[in-house]
Amino acid sequence: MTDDRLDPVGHWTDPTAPDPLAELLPRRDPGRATRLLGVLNLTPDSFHDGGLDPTALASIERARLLVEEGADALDLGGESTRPDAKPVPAAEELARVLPVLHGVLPLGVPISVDTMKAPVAAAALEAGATWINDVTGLQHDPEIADVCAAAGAGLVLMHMRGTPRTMKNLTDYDDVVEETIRFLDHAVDRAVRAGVRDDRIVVDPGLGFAKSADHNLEILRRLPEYLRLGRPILVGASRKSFLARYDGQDSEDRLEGTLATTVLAVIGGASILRVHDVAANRKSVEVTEAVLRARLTPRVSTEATC
Ligand code: HH2
Repeated sequence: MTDDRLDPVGHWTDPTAPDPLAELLPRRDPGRATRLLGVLNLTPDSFHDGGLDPTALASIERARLLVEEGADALDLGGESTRPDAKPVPAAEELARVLPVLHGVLPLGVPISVDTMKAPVAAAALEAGATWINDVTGLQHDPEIADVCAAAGAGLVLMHMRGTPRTMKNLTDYDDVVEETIRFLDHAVDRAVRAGVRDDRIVVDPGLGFAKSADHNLEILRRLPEYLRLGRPILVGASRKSFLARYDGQDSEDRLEGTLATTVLAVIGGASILRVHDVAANRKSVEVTEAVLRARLTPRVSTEATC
């Protein structure tokens, strides 16, 4: 672990600093540092966007809109990981993901596939995906690391405990931030030892996965501590149920709460935000980054505005 990137703002606002995501996830908009990963769930049961028109054509159209709104990349998922979600066999997951994956490649943005199974990861990378998003951080199927290494692909390692069925009861931590950092450090080590390219590993504290609502708030408040891992940080807070205490009971009504987490995640040093609502999040990111840059830029506009 390194300590030299603990300044959560400076790590990306310094134009001379190397961009650790330059190859894995090139910026579509050079004026915006934080990347937006548009969620494209292809499931009947995802907590927010599950059960939409399941045809590949409809999903490809949703993907096109996300890219039009400013998504830097898309995250395709064929198995829900919400609490109590039923596991999906690999063949069914692939049948959901592959036709859409083929259809979204011409949109020209990098494609991530959200899977915890090595055979699904291998088929997705073979079909043109550029990275794998493993919410189990190599706990479910460690071969995912070998598959990514062989393909030269990127890998997102997220912290969770148990499975979607059991994780609700696995929320006992002495210090949730320290324990998730230790887990991620170990997962990164496993990935590197398997041969995943050092500059293609992203870490994610796993908001909503085996965490109480208060744990999620604590992680967001202490996000800069994850910079110790020396890896780009991905945050997925979009419309999650820990926001229900302050925002809507229904995920449909949690956009404002989500945008608050977006501002905090950018300030806290996140490099990638996994979001359902790309247009709204993009505006939030742009304003937050403008404020952070204004603090660092010696020459500011003196024109008065309200
Ligand atoms: N959250 C979800 C799924 N995948 N991947 C990462 N890296 N980080 C996250 O926070 C994360 C994730 C859950 O959200 P969603 O995909 O919208 O729901 P579901 O799992 O029900 O499909």
